[in-house]
Amino acid sequence: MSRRYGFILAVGALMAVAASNARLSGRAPSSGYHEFTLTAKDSGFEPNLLTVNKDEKVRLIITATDCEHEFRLDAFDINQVLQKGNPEIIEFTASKAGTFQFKCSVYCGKGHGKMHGKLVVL
Ligand SMILES: [Cu+2]
Repeated sequence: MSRRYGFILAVGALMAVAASNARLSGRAPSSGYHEFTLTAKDSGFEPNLLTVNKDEKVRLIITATDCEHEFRLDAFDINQVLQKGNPEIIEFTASKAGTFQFKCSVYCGKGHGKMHGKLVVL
């Protein structure tokens, strides 16, 4: 392998690491988004009350910590599978005011009934 080729590989590896860090932190590029980081587990979503302003762009970064769940927010046509340990990024515009329920939409154990929360759009 030539030195030049090795250098290109090294740069590529560094860029891949930087990109995955950005995805995990969810902070860059996040300008213009109202961002929340949530966990999903059998005992519920944490936090389970999200308040935003109408027409804000919203980004949810949700990680299931115990097993697979699904995040469902019917008011904005969202249903996202959450695999354990794999942060999912959900983006939408809070285009209507009101209080909307979100919940886990797949049976995940005895705490499933507690897996709900509210999105308040002011
Ligand atoms: Cu569930």
